[in-house]
Amino acid sequence: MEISNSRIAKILRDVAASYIIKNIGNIFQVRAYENAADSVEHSTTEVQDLWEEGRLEEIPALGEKIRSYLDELFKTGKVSHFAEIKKDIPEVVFELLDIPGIGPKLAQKIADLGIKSIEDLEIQIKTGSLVQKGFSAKLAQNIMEGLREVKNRGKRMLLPYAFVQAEKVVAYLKQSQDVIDVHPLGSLRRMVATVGDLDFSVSSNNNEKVVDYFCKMPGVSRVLDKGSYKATVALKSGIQLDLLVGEPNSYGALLQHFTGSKSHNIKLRELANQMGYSLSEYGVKRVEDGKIIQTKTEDEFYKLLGMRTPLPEIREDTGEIEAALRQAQGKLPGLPKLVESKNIKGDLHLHSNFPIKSPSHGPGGDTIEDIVKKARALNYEFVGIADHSPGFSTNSPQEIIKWVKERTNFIRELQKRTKSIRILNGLEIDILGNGSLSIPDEALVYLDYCIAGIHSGHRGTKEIITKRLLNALNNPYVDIVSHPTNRLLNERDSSDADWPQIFQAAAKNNKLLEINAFPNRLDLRDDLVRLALKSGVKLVVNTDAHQIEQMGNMLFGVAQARRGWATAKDIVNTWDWKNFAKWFNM
Ligand code: DGT
Ligand code: CA
Ligand code: CA
Repeated sequence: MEISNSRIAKILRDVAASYIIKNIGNIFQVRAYENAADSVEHSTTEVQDLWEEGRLEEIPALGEKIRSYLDELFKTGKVSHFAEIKKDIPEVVFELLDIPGIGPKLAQKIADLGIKSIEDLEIQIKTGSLVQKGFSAKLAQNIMEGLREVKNRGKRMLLPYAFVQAEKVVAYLKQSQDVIDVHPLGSLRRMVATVGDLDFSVSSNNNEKVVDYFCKMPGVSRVLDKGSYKATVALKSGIQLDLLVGEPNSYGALLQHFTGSKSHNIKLRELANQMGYSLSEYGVKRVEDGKIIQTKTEDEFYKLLGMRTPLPEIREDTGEIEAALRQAQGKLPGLPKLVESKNIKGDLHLHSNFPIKSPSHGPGGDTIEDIVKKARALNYEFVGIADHSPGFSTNSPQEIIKWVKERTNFIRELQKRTKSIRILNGLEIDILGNGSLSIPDEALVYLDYCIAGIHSGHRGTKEIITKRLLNALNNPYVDIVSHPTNRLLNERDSSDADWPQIFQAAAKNNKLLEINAFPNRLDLRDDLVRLALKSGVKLVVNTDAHQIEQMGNMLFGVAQARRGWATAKDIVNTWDWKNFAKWFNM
């Protein structure tokens, strides 16, 4: 039986934890197991292979005693001493130890409450039952974060999360005197919805010092690869980072190479070959005489290949290289003038805590007044409050109509007192299973606009999902369809639907599709944005914020619009009020 290094490390750590829980042995024994576990985990060769070759001594920090236990482990698959030590400790304790923030004593304390599994623990935190049993709210929250971290291990990071992590790394690198410039690159620079690992470039005349400094960054758990110009490290959080260091004279080529995408780079390389150049992260080489042609900036790099610089978001080899070549030759169509965050004039999908009896879905956390205040701070010209409607099954049509009237009056009163921004009265309504809306038409007449979205039955067949979306797009009261594919990143795939047919209907009926900027949605997806635009569909970028802080996520939605080649004229919430109001018949 093959026993992996990480499995061996886990076995050793569990023994150390058992010593602590049972209060047996001394601190040196505990440390011996922990150090041995670290050493095994970091070994670049399989420990079992070394054992087979009689070379176990080569692993540092393995004392004679522990080597003999490993000998028993590899021969029999178990260690009787370990079994003795672990006896009477519930199995869940050892599962809990894998969660960041849970040590041996805490794990035992959780098990003492009768909690039998991680799922059980999660439920007890969510229902508040753990706090009732005497745990502090802070501790419960810490455990919850640890649980989330475990779940996300090995998964791709959400773009906004990757963004924050990268900012910390950039701040650290900038502190080094040897760093002239630093950039986060790869999928993060291209603003892909999910990011695998984080890539950084540094411009420096002192590459080895920068590599050393990078490997010593706080939070690094393991250096996976280290050369004189590059390094790969893993952080304790599980994130992996790549670094490439280049000299200032050829930094343009480095930026370009490490931004990718891979398919964009491959196409460029073919083009360069035809022109007699060969490309690498170190620069452009003229094949004829082997001379390196220095490109200090990305613009110089692309110019050398006879093209304009395509913005990072569209470097996916989907026509941008051809467009960049045409543009440099003064031909059409050239590169698109992509929409920018600063073009956004308002956000139409915001959830407030306006009182509501049994809402269909969770309300927001802030008052309409605070949302309006935040929108003004963001320099918006208009702001649309789009709460979920009252629950359809728990409220009568009369109750719903009454509530909509009350809320409409509230917003009108607030507008009277607020001069500097237009406050729009919207709602987000469910598209029910049969495609009809979850509130009566008599209520819809009070609204400035109506967002309709699917919030149930996402796994329906292609025919059913298509029909539900088409029904909404054919409803005269609907203005916007929210988060059209209903994907949840790392959780739920896009619903299957006939997108070309849906886009045709949206374009024909002058309905907007939303690019929802919520971090785990980013929906409409980039590829479908491009397809929708080809059908002539207009879009709106909204944050779907449930807390005012989340109104700052707008840039991630705009990034998906950019990845789909959208220009400002494609996105109605970049338009002047006059044109915007005309679109909505306001
Ligand atoms: P990720 O990390 O999966 O979210 O995606 P990327 O695009 O960040 O990919 P990554 O981290 O493997 O590599 C960063 C960039 O380096 C990539 O976008 C382009 C460049 N690159 C990586 N591998 C290759 C390759 O095999 N050929 C070429 N031409 N470029 C590559
Ligand atoms: Ca990457
Ligand atoms: Ca990488």
